[in-house]
Amino acid sequence: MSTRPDPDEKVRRYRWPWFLLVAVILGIVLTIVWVLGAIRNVRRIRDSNRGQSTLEPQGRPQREAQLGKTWTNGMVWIPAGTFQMGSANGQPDERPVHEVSLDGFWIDQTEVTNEQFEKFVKATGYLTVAEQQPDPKQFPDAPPEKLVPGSVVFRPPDGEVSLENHYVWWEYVPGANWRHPEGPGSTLIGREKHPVAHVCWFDAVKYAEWIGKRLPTEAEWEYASRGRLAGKPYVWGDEQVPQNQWKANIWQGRFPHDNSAEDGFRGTAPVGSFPPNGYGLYDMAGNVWEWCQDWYLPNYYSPISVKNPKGPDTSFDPNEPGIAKRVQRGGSYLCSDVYCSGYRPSARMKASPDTGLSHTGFRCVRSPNHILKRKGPGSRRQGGGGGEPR
Ligand SMILES: [Ca+2]
Repeated sequence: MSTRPDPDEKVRRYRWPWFLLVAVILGIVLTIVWVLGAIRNVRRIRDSNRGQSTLEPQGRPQREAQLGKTWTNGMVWIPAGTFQMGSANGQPDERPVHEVSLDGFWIDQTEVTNEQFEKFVKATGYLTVAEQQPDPKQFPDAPPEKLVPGSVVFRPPDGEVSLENHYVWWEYVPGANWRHPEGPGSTLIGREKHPVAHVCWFDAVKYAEWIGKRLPTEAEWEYASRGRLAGKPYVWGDEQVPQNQWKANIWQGRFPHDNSAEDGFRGTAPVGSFPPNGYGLYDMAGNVWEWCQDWYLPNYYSPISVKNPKGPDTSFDPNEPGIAKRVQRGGSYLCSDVYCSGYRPSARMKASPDTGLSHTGFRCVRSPNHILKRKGPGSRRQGGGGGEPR
């Protein structure tokens, strides 16, 4: 038998400690990575809570926000807080600027799209108001041939016109509705992700009830639109077109006949085509007007601080005194600074709740303690007092 040491045995003897050393080093590296990740998470939670008011935390959504989960299923959590509502530089109905405190709420990240609205219609068989026969009692002066289902469509005139008479560019088109935005023959093909239009306030409320949400109050809408920016003229800041980049789908050119579409869109745009605001919400300026819950009253604002305002009990529009109107916010692709700068976060619009035009849409919100009024697709997920948006 040979007594010479086996050279391979020597190599094996020294190889094992190296493997152990590598394993230890790997363990240390993984631990460091885990600790750094935990630190980053803590910083993210701290940053997401920065700017919140001193109002008490409330319920499950707030806890989720503290865990870094500030959005879910297409909705964004807007933390409770206090802000200055209105503008001293806008229209008279935007004044006075006053302090408003709000509880936290969830809000849709985008406007409700055609494909989302179609799911509602398929599930319920709902007919929008524009698809229904107008009631002759409500339009006693209208000739019978005009009492047909339809909606009002933007039709640009051939040349320059007076801006005093909006009937020049708005036309009642029989057969126009959310499925046929420009009237019979027009379709939603290729516009599945555009915001639904031609929906009136009643239609928007029905959709919201079905999906287990509600329309935002006017104060909630403005608070969310400002995206943590205080007193800024635009939802993205101070400049209308920073670095020559349009930040919203509005009108460029001479309204209403010359639409240069410098922002890339002559009509509605797919939701989310422009950068989001500070809360991660898309199209809080431009694209389509968005219905709010509140009645419209031009002198509703007062200097007094208010909490969770729900709007007035009555409505009055001096331009059309006989018609009660609901608030719309956010402006549309037809907003031009020479006629309507309604895409500013403080700007207020109003319309009869039974009327949706080709630039009228909406998005929904949900409170943590929202109780479903009827069984909808979100009802199974609704547990206890704090519903997570579906
Ligand atoms: Ca545009």
